[in-house]
Amino acid sequence: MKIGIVCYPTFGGSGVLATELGLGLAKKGHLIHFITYRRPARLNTFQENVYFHEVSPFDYPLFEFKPYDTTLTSKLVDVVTYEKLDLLHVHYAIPHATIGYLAKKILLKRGRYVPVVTTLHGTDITLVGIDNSFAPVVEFGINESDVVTAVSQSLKKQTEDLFDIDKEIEVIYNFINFERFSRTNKEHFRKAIAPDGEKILVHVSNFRKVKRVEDVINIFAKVLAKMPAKLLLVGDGPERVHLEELCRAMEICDEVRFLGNQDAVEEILAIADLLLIPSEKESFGLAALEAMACQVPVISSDAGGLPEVNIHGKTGYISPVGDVENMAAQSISLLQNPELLQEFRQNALEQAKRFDISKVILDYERIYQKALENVYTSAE
Ligand code: GMT
Repeated sequence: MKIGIVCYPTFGGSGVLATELGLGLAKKGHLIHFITYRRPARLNTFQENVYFHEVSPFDYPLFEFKPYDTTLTSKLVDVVTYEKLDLLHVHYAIPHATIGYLAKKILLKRGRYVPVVTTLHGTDITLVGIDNSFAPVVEFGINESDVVTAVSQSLKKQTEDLFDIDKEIEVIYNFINFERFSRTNKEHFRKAIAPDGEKILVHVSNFRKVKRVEDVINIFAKVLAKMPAKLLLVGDGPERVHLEELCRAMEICDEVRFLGNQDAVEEILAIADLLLIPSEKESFGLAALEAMACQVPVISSDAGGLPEVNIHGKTGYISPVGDVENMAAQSISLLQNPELLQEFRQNALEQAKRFDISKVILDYERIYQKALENVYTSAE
């Protein structure tokens, strides 16, 4: 199939997932065209069957805000037409679901029918999507998509609760590529970070408020009071400066490393003892799955789809959002019990295997087929 993938090119989960999906499909022989404003972060090496079309914003003195939606729509029309795409798969409803619909309508006027598959990722529904500035358009975009998928049961339910949805939403879980994410021996790296055998706790996110990274630091401080430990913070975002100040105020800077955005997250996970993910909202928690694939147990909140990924008492522990005390106590007791930690590591790996890309990609191929079958009914 010739598939156009529209996504945000950033380190955010939806962009990462969309890119990995495209790369996986390309390996199976599909022709994949990424269409977005920058080369996606994980599209950093040449791969056969993969193409990238950059959407350049058009500037004009009249425009206080460059109309990205319009340039993206025109680019989709262009790429579908000239690359003869079979379908469009758009990730993150805002604005991509509506842009997909608009491109579809324009193409239909020109005698071309291209189905649009929309994947909902989380904040496009639960945080940004429900705001009045977006809600009617998001609802419309979802209902007008040919096939809609959500990355967890929790997100499907929230979408149905928050919007008036007349479309069936299929759950296709996020996935993991074990060729990349698996525990490798990085003892030299571990020694450099924790020379005296300190425990290593890791957090990976885009440092937005919704991730509650402040909780991560507070949990870590409590762990540190009980045992030698190091905290590695991977990612970057609006909260970072505030968090750096917090670490200074708590006088724990020597034990906390801000690593910024990293391409090789798997190398950091390879030396981790625990992953902390105390988010306020989390439709799935790709960072948790990536950690589990590297045999790292997860201490998480119970937000959104996290309990579908992290199994309480098996692959890690779950607490109510904001319950720093509990998350710290769970971290301490697990780190103090090497046998249990080892058992959780193994369980984490087994659970991660349920989300192997090779299984999940078949689901996407199935829904693409379903979308293509709609072509004839919907086009009439
Ligand atoms: O806001 C974010 O955390 C980023 C966001 C995105 O769209 O990039 O992540 C969402 O999609 C990921 C991939 O499906 C999920 O793993 C994350 O849980 C989800 N984030 C939230 O729901 C907050």
